[in-house]
Amino acid sequence: LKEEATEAIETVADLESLRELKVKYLGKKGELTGILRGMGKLSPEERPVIGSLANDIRGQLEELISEREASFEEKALSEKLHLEKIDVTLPGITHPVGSVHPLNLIIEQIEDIFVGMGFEVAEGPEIETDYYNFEALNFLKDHPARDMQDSFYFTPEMLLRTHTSPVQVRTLEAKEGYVPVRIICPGKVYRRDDDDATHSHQFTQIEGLVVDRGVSMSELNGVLLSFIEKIFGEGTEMRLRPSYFPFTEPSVEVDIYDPERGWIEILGAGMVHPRVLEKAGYNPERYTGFAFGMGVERIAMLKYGIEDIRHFYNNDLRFLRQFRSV
Ligand code: FA5
Repeated sequence: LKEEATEAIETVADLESLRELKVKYLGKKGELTGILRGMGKLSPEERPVIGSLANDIRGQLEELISEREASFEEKALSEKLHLEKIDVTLPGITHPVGSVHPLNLIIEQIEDIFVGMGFEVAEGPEIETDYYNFEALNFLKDHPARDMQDSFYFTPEMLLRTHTSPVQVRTLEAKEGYVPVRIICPGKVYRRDDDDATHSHQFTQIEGLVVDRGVSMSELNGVLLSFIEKIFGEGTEMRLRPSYFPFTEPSVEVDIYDPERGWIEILGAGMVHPRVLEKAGYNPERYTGFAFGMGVERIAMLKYGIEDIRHFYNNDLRFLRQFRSV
């Protein structure tokens, strides 16, 4: 029995079969246990001899089994370690780091400047009704002024907003006649313009609106000049040209002087038309206001010397990466 068990234990292939052998020889119903149990049948002289022999064998087998157990465990561990070994000299996996899009960068800067002058940031929907985009802004039905901003319509009543000016009306309605109103609103706008270096069918505007008692054109001039000097640097030249928008009277267009390109138009502005105030529930006898709407791409192009508006939308990484450290 001893030889048979020793042989089996020494040649066993894995830990699991070793444990089976342990049960077979040393378990409660095991062969050796059987011998020890059957000792009662032996004569008094035989009992101590057989007893001590069986116990010896038991001890030896136990020792052998635990040695083999240890060696299997060690082997398993070293295999595991080998498999899990990390080669620290292999090149790592690098995750590309993105950067803030230049348009968002400039929007953040413009917001900071106006928040510093006491403006709040407002928002409005990109899908607008004809009422907010045109009607409430004094573009009368069939008025040729509607052609100034060629539009993308869903239905005769719903369109992609052509400018951020509808937010003027939405803000005034929400304020229910209370003053002061001092907001800016950045957002996407859409027009059926042909794309070229300075025009895009989808671009970004930032609207501004101030309504209070005694708001004047000279305050508009001061706010705009202060903004332009902050964004383009002190001493930047600005000029106002008379213009026409149905929702402002008088209306102006604002150009700034770029040493390389000359005068460039960046925004439209004016005193809020009394009819717009009235429609939105403000008494034009009591309150006045000014508004402006700037083209964000044009401002970013001037500030960073970008020659083509399409760069903002092509998302060429070589272009976008240049703004990482700005
Ligand atoms: C307007 O959209 C008026 N809502 C602005 C306004 C607001 C006037 C409040 C008075 C009071 P205009 O169509 O001129 O105006 O556009 C404003 C600015 O958007 C332009 O000065 C220009 O910088 C920019 N812009 C206009 N069309 C495009 C275009 N296709 N691509 C890129 N920028 C454009």
